Amino acid sequence: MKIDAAKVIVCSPGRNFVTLKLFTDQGVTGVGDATVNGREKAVVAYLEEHVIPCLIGRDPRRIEDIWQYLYRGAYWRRGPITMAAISAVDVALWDIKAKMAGMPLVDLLGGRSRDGVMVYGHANGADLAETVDAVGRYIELGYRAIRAQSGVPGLAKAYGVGRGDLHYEPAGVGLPDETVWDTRKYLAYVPKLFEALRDAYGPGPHLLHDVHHRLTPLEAAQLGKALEPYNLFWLEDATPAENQEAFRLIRQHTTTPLAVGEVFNTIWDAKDLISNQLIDYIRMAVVHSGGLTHLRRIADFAAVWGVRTGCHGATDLSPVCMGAALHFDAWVPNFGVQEYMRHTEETDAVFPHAYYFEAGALHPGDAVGHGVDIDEALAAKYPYERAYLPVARLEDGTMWNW
Ligand code: EZ4
Ligand code: CO
Repeated sequence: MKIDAAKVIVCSPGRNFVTLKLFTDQGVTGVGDATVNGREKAVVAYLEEHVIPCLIGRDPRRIEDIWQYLYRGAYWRRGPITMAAISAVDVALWDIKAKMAGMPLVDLLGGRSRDGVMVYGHANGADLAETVDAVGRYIELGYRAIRAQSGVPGLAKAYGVGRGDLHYEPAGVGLPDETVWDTRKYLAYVPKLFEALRDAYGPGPHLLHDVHHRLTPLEAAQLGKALEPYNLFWLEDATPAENQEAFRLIRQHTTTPLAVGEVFNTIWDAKDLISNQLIDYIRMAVVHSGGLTHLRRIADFAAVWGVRTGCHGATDLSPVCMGAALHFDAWVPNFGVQEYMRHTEETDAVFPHAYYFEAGALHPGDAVGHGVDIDEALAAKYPYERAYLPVARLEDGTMWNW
C-alpha cells in the first residue's frame, strides 16, 4: 500500500483553515488539520515544499516510522510550524488506518473509557452583569463546565470578549489589532466576577478562567489565592510558560488548579511542569503537538504524575482537529475536560462531521476513521484572507503578551 498523492487545502469559511488530504493507491483517503492561527501559509509551504515530496510512495500503515522520519529526520526539530505539519500527516494516517480497519478511531486507540466527552463553553460579556447572564445561558444549554471572561472596567478591550453570545473569534482580517492591557485593573476585577458567578449559580457548575499569559508569576499567585473561595475548575495560562520553573512560585502559594500548554508543541515543553507536579491540566492540542502519536505519549507521561488532559479547542482548531481530539478524549484514561468553542455554520458545512453535542458533552460519533471530511468544492468558495491575532501593549506603549 502506498501514499500516491497529497493536497493542502486552504479555506476561510469565516476564518482560515489549513487542511491536508492524503490519497492512497487503495482509494482510502485521510484528512488532518494543519492550522496555525495567523501563520497559516508557513505551514502550507512546510507541507508542500518539504513534507509531501518525502511522503509520496511511502506505506501509510507505518505511522510511527513516518512520525519519527518527519521529527528526527528534519534535524531542525520542534516548533509550532513543524509540529502542526507533522500532526496533519499523523492524523490523516490514523484516519486512513481506522477506515481500513472499519472502526471509529477511538476503537483503534483502545476503545472508549467514557460515554461522551465533557466540554466547557465560552461565556463572555462586556461587563460583570452581562457575563453572569452569559454563563446562565450556557447552563440552560446543558453545559456543566463554563469558561467566564469579561470586559474589565477601564480597559477598552479584553481577551475573550467577543462578537455576540455564542461565538468568540480573536483573529481579525487585516493587520494585527492593537489592544491595551493593565494588570492592576484586571486583578482588582476578576475575583468580583467569580464571586458574582457563585452567588448566582451556586457551587454546581465547573467554572474556568483564561488569563492568557498576562501575569508575572507573583501576580498569578495572588490571583490564584484570591480565587480560592470560588473553587475554579482551573486557572489557565496564568503566566507565560517558556520558563517551566516559573510555575513553581505560583504553585507554592495557591491551591487553585492550574492549566497550561495550548501553545506547547512537544513533550519537552511540558516535561518539567508535569514531572514536578506544577500543573493539574495539560492543554496541548492534537494539531499543535505532533498529532495523536505524540499527544498519546504526553498523556501517558502526565498520568504518571496525576496530571489530566484539557485539550485546547478554540475555533482556530478546525473540525478535523476536533474530530481527532474527541476520539482521543473518549479513550484517554486521564481525561479532564475538552474546550469547545463552536464553529460557525459556514465552517461546519465545509467540514462535514460525525461528532455532536448532547447534554454538556461532545460525542465522536460512530463513523469509521475520525469522522470528519472536507467538502473541497464548498471550501473553494472561501479563499484565504490574511488575518492576525491581536497584539497587546501596556498603557505606556510597551509591548506585552496578548
Ligand atoms: O487565544 O486559540 O483557550 N483558548 C484560547 C484561544 C487562543 C486562540 C489563539 O489562536 O486561549 O482563544
Ligand atoms: Co487559552
